[in-house]
Amino acid sequence: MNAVATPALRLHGYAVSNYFNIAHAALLESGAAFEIVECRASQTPAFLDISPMGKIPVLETPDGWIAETVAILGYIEDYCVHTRPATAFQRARQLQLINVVQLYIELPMRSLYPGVFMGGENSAAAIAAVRQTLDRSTAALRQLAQPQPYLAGEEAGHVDLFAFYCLDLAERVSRHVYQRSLLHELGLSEWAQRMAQRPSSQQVLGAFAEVFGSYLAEKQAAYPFPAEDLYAQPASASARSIRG
Ligand SMILES: N[C@@H](CCC(=O)N[C@@H](CS)C(=O)NCC(=O)O)C(=O)O
Repeated sequence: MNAVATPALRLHGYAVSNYFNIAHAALLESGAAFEIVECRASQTPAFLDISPMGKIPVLETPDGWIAETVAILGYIEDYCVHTRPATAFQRARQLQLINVVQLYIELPMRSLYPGVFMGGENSAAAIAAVRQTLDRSTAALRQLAQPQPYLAGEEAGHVDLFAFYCLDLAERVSRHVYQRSLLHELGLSEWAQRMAQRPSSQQVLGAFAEVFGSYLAEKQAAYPFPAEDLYAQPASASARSIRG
């Protein structure tokens, strides 16, 4: 992964966000020059001007603003040298995997954030509905996600970063709500451990650990702090213990 001349890029958001962390990791992996501008998601008119849904991350480029992480990854792929899918078919298959993770795992698990990370409650109906979606989407992901040793093949790609940071929070929710390890069920424990060792991951996970505690405290969250280190021990052992 060699850097080429890149435009000045500024990534807006902050490290509690898994989507921000995906974009941050992709920029680190690309070797591009960039800056972080810390901010939270907002519905103010000024923020909606740059991020129409009021979400983070947002990438500031010399040409303007880009929100939505998949779009940001596409921009990074076009402007910075990074491992990219070699063929149209591989590219489509990786996008397929990213979509499955985003729509059928990340989003349903996100609907349980209120009772886990945000000091609210999750209804029994919501917990049951997400469990049903999860049963279906984990079966799909087991079929699609075959690390060799990365999801992108011999070298990690954006698909690995996307899945890694989405599954990090999904794993925390799943363990907390269902006492279920998604990484174990998906056969992705070793892959996740390998991903966690990457220099970009060490930096991004370090930044996450620095802000996650104060976020949980601010929200009076049910999720215990200090937060579980999902990658500290052989994941299969930790997954076994959680599955009893
Ligand atoms: N589909 C968006 C999702 C981004 C997202 O949900 N970001 C969260 C933080 S992790 C956010 O900004 N939430 C505030 C909100 O939804 O109002 C993307 O790919 O960037």
